[in-house]
Amino acid sequence: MSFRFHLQATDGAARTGRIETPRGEIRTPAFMPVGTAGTVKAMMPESVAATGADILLGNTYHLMLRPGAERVARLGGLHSFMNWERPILTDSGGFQVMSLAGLRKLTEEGVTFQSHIDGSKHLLSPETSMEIQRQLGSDIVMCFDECPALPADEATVKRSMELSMRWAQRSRDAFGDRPAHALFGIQQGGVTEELRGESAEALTAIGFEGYAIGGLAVGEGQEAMFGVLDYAPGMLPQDKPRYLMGVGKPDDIVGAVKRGVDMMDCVLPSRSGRTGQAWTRRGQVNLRNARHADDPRPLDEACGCPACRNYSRAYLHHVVRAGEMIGGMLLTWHNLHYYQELMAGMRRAIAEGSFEAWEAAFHAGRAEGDI
Ligand code: PRF
Ligand code: ZN
Repeated sequence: MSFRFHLQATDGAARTGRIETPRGEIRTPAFMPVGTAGTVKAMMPESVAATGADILLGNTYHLMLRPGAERVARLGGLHSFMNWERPILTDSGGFQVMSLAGLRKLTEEGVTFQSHIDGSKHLLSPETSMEIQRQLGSDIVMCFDECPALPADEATVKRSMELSMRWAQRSRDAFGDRPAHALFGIQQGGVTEELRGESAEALTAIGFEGYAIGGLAVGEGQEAMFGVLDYAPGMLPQDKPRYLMGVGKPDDIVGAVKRGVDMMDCVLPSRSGRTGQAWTRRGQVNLRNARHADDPRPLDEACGCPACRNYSRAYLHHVVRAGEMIGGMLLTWHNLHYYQELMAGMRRAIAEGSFEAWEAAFHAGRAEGDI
């Protein structure tokens, strides 16, 4: 077994530990920056590592369309192609098809769709998704699933969850015996406790190296999401990592960790960095705002990232307004650094048994809206 999850400490439902992989260790709770198309946009891989990231997320959907998984395989796999030798997790494609592709058709077999790039026709199924993720050389492979948008009626969510569970079995069968790689199942079931329970049971019976909670952060709102996270992590095996897909804002992440989630990913810190938005321990800052134009202070005097150590708010405001590339680069670096510091703070607090006090300080230091 080359994939192992060590639970080091728990504090309430919150957990800290590490996932050992052949490409290095992942400290949990972990935040995974999103490197959709073979790059964390606006960042060099060594800079992503410098922010403290142990693992990146890549996307089957984007990479199969451009540059193509077979080409990546011929060139030695995604790690060497993008110059990131640490672990990579790849999402399986179905979720991105539903949000990005043009015409698409869902059947028991899988989903046929038209590329958002050139309109070409493709099929993604459990079998083709496993093959593409193998060609990419992904360390953590995600099952092929379907994620309905919420709100949806319960019959639709149930039908979709049951399809995802049949696809989970087909994903497991197609994945085969690859001991240096891990396959994660994905729980579905919307905001219905009974369906979440049935999904967890089906996945646990198949058996995976880790378990994701899918189907959340799709329009239900934070309160409903936390409502599901009050029970969903506890339905999954205690001794395996739990990954909440596509979440979120800093307060979503803190609430998820408090409820027993070990891994998360989100485009938010990188995407919002490119539009002039910064996330700090005191809240959100919009660097486009004119009030920064003459401000010689750093974005956050307590932050150790290059954007905060070497530049003023006035400079960041100027480059963001002028559309200069360095604006997106500096703010992405700052945001990823802040997210990783947040994770490190939670790991320390859980290990010390002081998560509750840490969480109170996190909320007390923050203001609503632009600061
Ligand atoms: N399934 C997959 N990827 C995802 C999701 C899901 O449910 C979500 C939901 N937040 C984000 N990314 N495969
Ligand atoms: Zn900073």
